[in-house]
Amino acid sequence: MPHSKTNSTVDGSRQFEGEEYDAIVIGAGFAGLYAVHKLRDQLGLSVRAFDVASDVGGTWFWNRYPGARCDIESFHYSYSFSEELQQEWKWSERFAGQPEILKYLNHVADRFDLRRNIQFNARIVSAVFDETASRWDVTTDTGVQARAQFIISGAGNLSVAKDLEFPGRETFTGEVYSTGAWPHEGVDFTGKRVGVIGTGASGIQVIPEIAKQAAHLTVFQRTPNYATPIANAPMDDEFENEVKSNYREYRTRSRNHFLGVPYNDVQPSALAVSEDDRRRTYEERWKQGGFRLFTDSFGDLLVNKDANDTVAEFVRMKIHERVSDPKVADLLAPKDYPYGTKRPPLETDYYEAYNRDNVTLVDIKGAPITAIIPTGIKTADGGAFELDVIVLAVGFDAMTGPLLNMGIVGRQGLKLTDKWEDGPLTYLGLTINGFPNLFLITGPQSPSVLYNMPLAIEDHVDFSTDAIRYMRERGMETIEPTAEAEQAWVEGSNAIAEATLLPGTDSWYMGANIPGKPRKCLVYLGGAPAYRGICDEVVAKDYDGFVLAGAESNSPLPVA
Ligand code: N01
Repeated sequence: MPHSKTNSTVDGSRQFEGEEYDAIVIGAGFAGLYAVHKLRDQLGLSVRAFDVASDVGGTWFWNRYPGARCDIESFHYSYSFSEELQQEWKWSERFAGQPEILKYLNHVADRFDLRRNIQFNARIVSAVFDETASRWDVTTDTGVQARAQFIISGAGNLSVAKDLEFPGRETFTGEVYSTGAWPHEGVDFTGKRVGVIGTGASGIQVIPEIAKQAAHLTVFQRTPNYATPIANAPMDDEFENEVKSNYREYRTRSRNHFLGVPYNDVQPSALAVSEDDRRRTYEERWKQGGFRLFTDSFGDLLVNKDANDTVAEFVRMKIHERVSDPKVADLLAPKDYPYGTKRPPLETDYYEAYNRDNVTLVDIKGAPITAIIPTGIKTADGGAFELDVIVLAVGFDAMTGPLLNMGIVGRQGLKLTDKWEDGPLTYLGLTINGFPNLFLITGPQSPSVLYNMPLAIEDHVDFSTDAIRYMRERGMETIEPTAEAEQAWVEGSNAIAEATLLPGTDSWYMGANIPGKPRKCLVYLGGAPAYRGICDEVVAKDYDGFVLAGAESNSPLPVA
């Protein structure tokens, strides 16, 4: 790998002692792996990636809990950049489980020989922009110092665990596990009294699996969820042949869809059809599984409360059909927020788990957990639950957490934590004024988590590497969005969110799962196709909204 380890002085700036690269990549998940490949193999740059994990995989390295599975069909939830890769890889199930996705990412790392550019077991603790040298100086907890012109962050959207709001975790005499950092050797629940805290997508995947093994499972639910069937199945040869013969067309259809999946049966409004037709549509989508109900039934579910009420009522009815005890069904059926305004989880036998004799649902909405105690969990109404194992499925400091935990400092000593004190400020969800040459893959205020992640990642890595190529060809040193472009993007993104039902619900999309976090919509809700159109236009206009500086410049573009 072409890098030097010298006491170099760049343009009279302070002495730098460390490794020098053209680009540093943060993370070795879907984003980091593709970024390394693009930068090194297509742009011919020197590149170093850092990941705190001991191997590749990102979210799929950490989330090894039983039941972990992707919820977009694997044919679509995978890289599209290499036709050979698409053709050679065989998925064994319609929706791959975590082990298979991790195997796939390992295959990608080997096939494209990416590991030699990745330093594992290394957490980035600071990234400081040296304005004189126009370089980023990165330090890891292992003492590595590295300098690069560009940083591409693939730090992930859901990679920093949420802190517990109640004390006592360290006093517990049993075992505690987090779904987001599951032990590699697995956990044996046989004969144990297990408590799961959290009924988001992770809790909903892990609960049925633990229920099969544990002596007793107690689920602590604060807010019920609108979970719908994933309808997973072994891969069908005919379906595989069909997709592989027409992969390009499937990918185009995915890229032209709001969520990045090749569905096209959505009807405009749930209120424009008869009750019978609406019911038939919901039944069909429910049976088809995946995100069909959410994204391929009616187009106004996220913007019209009356339309949303129809699907919410349908899901509540299904929950009641599947859960034997009406009181338990009632607790499991969400009533006070619209469907889809929290991320809708997909499930396999989730509701049936509550029909088992060894599973108890505890409603902690009114009587929250106050502490973990040596013997188990205590609730505000005086309840004390004796447990051998506690499983935390309480979620993440989503979207901004990974970036704010890395000691990022931009021009003039501006800390990202200060800049984002009242919520994220980005241009296109990709770049930040005051932080030149830093690209955020699936950053806040981009479609990110409301788009098929591998495709969202490819789009962002391509945008970033195209910008780098453009700069290199013109001898430019820095790219940075103007303050005006950033402000307009943030206002536009917030305005779109305000036109939907999302801001009214406490969800991680809104930062509302973390006490004290600014309540701002963290996702661009205009949809991936519209978003891509905007990015294409920015590029077509020679990086409209950016200032590029160096030997030549693209002035008369606006200057911050
Ligand atoms: O986290 P969450 P997650 N006391 O924040 C509860 C992706 N994902 O890890 O809703 C008691 O959704 C909290 O309650 P409430 C996916 O994008 C994908 O499950 O805040 N309970 C909630 O029930 C997903 O959206 C897959 O009232 C507390 C739960 O913990 C995202 O990751 C699989 C609590 C947290 O739910 C996050 O999902 C899994 C407290 N103090 C995850 N604090 C795929 O299928 C929190 N909770 C690809």
